[in-house]
Amino acid sequence: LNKFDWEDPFRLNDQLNEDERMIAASARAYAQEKLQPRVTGAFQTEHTDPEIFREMGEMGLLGVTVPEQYGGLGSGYVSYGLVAREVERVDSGYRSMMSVQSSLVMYPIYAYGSEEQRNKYLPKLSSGEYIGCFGLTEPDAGSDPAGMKTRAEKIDGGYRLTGTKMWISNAPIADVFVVWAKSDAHDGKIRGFVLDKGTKGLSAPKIENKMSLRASITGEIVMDGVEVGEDALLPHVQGLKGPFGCLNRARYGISWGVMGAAEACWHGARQYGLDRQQFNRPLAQTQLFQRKLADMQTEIALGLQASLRVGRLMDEANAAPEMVSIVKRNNCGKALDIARMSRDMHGGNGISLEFQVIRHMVNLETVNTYEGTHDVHALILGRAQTGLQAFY
Ligand code: TGC
Ligand code: FAD
Repeated sequence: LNKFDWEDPFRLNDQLNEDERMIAASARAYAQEKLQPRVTGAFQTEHTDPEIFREMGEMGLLGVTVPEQYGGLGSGYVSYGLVAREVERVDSGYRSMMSVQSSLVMYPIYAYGSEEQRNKYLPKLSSGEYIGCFGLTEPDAGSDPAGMKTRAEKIDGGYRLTGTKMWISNAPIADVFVVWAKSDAHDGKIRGFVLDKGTKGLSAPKIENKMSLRASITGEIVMDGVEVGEDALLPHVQGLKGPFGCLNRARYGISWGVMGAAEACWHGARQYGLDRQQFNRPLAQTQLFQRKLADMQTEIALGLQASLRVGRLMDEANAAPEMVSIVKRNNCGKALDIARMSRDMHGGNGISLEFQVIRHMVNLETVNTYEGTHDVHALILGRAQTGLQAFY
């Protein structure tokens, strides 16, 4: 019989093709060599180094699924998921920076943009020369984005945008802002606009004192009568399906990413249990400790298989958003449970940044909330199986 690999119980690695294995290996090498050494300091000081975007761009980690002619890697959604897993193994904030750029900025410009918009923005976003952000959430419209107040008013030759977006990843250092607004010229329908940094009336103040995702900068987007030309409108989509089309991809990537963070917490707990002696034996030699490790291993193995299945269906253009809700919701919830368990298994050391797990734990609180909270995804799945709308 073949040997059991405790780290890869269902041999996920054997289910990948050569290209996918190579992309995962180079993402892992970059994340471990370049991101891991600076993450504790970045988290402590709440510092986001814009240079990380250039490095990721050079490694081909931005716009993995965007065609090569626009500077992307032209690879599939399984590859994209594997990159998210490796980056989030280090920190959810670094994965956030990568996935906003790839799924929430490059994807809509590629899928809904004009040829001019694609050529103007995509190569520079994929190299990391430009940093992008995605503004959907507002102070009074989070889970219910249809309640947004931001308006685009028609003016001669273009639009005037007024409103405030809240909790926007990358915003204070962004060059490119993909924002969603209700447009008077289109019967009040939601439309996407691409704004450039420096446009009059546009600002992005930083949100200070986050206790989660501290290595990833977050801000508001304030649009105080921002005037743009017709060429700022994303021409090929209207309605909420515009932002949701992007979110399907980002949520799917998160389902892989959080499994990376969970693996880091699981491996940390295992090693700690092997190294630490209490009552004259390693902690890892106690039944309770082993049961917790078995639970972690099981949930991660199942979660990764589920994400791989959804990724394969996405690559065949055969996936449904509800499938993404299952893996986003379950993998985030399980990763958060695993991080909390690992924190406990580290005893007092578990609260120190040096042992990494409390950083993952507090990060995962955000990941469980953004891109549709755990409960919002439950309501999406409840609606899909009962036909009954329970949001309102
Ligand atoms: P509903 O009536 O369900 O749908 C309205 C229109 O949208 C279409 N649609 C979708 N299209 C594509 N993919 C999906 N997943 C879609 N879901 C809905 C739908 O077909 C319909 O189209 P049409 O043409 O018929 O008008 O809309 P609702 O208002 O009832 O929505 C309810 C709900 C709760 C499901 C939805 O609003 C929701 O998912 N809320 C969560 C909000 C959210 O996820 N926000 C994320 C903000 S971005 C972010 O967090 C980035 S963090 C990134 C990082 O740092 O990594
Ligand atoms: P609310 O919607 O007010 O929800 C509060 C609570 O009520 C939750 O538990 C929720 O599950 C529950 N709830 C809501 N509606 C219902 C209901 N109908 N039934 C039962 N329970 C319900 N947004 C962007 O657009 N771009 C970004 O880049 C971005 N980055 C983010 C980065 C960080 C660090 C954070 C924290 C958030 C980010 N967000 C971003 C915003 C994020 O998507 C929202 O926080 C999220 O969608 C939830 O919205 P809310 O915070 O307004 O909570």
